Amino acid sequence: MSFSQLPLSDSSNEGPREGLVIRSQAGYLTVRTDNGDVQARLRGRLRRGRAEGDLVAVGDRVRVAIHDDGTGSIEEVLPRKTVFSRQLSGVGYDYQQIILANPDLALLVFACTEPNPSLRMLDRFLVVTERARITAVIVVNKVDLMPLEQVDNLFGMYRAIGYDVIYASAVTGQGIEALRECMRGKLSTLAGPSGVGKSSLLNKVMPGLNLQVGEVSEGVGRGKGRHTTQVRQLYPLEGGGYVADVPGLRTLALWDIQDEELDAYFVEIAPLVPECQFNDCSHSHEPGCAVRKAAESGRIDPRRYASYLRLRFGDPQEDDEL
Ligand SMILES: Nc1nc2c(ncn2[C@@H]2O[C@H](COP(=O)(O)OP(=O)(O)OP(=O)(O)O)[C@@H](O)[C@H]2O)c(=O)[nH]1
Ligand SMILES: [Mg+2]
Ligand SMILES: [Zn+2]
Repeated sequence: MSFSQLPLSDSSNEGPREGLVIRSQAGYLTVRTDNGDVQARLRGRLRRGRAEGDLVAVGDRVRVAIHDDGTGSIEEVLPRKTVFSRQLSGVGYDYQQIILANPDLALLVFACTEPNPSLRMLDRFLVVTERARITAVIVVNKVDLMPLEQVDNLFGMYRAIGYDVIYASAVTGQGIEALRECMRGKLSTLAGPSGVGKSSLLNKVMPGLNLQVGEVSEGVGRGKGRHTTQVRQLYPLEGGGYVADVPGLRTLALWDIQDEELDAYFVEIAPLVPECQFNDCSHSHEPGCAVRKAAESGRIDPRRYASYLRLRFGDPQEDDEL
């Protein structure tokens, strides 16, 4: 903001500043502005009523009014470009928890082993990112523990359908430069199950960061205290951009997805759908189904087809928990 735009009659020292929320802990937010960091709270009137989701989150651009003591009030959350979020249930109502606001990129981290990767979980993550129009990069960590051929057997299919896949090891340093490259200048987050090595990878990408490794970082039990105690934080990257380290996600519920809508989020299935004989084809039992035919011939990986059917016809809560 230039000086000429400052309101002259404002009672505080200066007018509201625009900034980026880089840290959030139990309602206390750190906003990074051109003139330094400000500790802020969300203004009372923005907090009124029962929230259906996080009102402000790390990654949000906000306008913050500065008080005489240097702290701030967030007056306005600017419209989000993208949102990486998940639905929390089990608190009596559904709540949209924002993992990161305005991400350019989501790095979906899975280990090739220890813990064994749940590809169904990865497919769910991909549905979420496709739906939210967030670019996803798949990071396969701990490749030091498995021969390349076996890693390819698990994850090669994602490359084949067009995703960027980075093979990495926080132990040998493989893939670290590639990670740095794709994060540079962007707002991104790592996301994935607990214990896959997200914090370890970030420590390698940003030497000196010293994130805790090997800690169980999400609250025990379902639905307990999940959106009160977590600290969420963005780390500034050398060469620009920010990255978030998110505690292991054990659940990633999909919500409100219409059956036919799912087609669009499986990138290799979507282009085949117009070839199905019936235009309301569910790709399960119908004659003349191009999708099923492709799965049978191997053109679509049968594991992805199974994931699709599970998401479309399975109990939505069934495999929430890893
Ligand atoms: N062999 C091997 N072990 C790794 C690698 N990366 C991480 N580990 C180990 O895996 C364990 C979990 O690593 P973390 O970095 O804490 O995993 P995380 O994904 O941050 O886990 P949460 O914070 O719980 O979500 C630790 O014991 C690490 O030392 C790797 O590339 N190879
Ligand atoms: Mg961690
Ligand atoms: Zn079909």
